[in-house]
Amino acid sequence: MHDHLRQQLKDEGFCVVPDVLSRDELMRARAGLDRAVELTRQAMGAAHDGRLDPNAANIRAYNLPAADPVFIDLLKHETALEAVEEVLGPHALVSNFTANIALPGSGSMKLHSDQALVVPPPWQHSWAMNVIWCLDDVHAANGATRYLPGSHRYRDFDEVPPDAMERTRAFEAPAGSFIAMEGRLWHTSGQNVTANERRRMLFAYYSSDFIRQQANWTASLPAEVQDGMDAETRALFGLGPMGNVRIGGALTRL
Ligand SMILES: O=C(O)CCC(=O)C(=O)O
Repeated sequence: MHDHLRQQLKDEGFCVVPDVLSRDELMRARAGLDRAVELTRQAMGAAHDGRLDPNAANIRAYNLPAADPVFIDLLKHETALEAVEEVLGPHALVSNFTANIALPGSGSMKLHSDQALVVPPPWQHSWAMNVIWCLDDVHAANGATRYLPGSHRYRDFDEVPPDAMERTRAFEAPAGSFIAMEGRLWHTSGQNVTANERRRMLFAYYSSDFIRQQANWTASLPAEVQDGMDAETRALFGLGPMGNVRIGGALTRL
């Protein structure tokens, strides 16, 4: 990641990292997403989630790492982990990995920050972040994620202004890029007002290791997926008998 992107991430709470995926990698991720949508439909009866989205033009896919190994590769992608380390430091875990496909006619969900979903205020530090993989060119008209500029500086809910939604701006990013977004930046999905463009975005959510992950990977990943992981991958998912105890580091300094 270039220094100017690191600086933007720090100053503005996000940056767009272009040209991360090759054409083949992009095609692999898109095929994996088709499988994940099908698995979500089988598991939940529908891939529309009425708890989150206003109508069925949003398609959700959950538990991506269980659906296809391509998603584990994305979570471990060197450039993605550089962005994660930039925001969270070295002790980050995968909290969740889901997809939201906005089809023409889709609407916005509620404005939120992802850190507010897992940690109560005051949000003094960034303890969570998303690496948002763009599988299509994303822009305002096809429902790209919208962010509230400067909102990563809010420390509590009462700082969110009443006209927050009107002040949001759409991210713009080409297919094959990712948007690194720190957990305190308030955001929502945009409305897809195009006639025929599909907007596929994957939300790889990481958090500091002292925060409980959104997904319970021990319960949600099939045994064969867990068994196929090397030690480094297992550690990134927080799998294993110990939670966040590290031998060395702070202990040896006592
Ligand atoms: O799909 C989007 O653009 C945003 C999704 C999101 O923020 C969420 O699912 O929490």
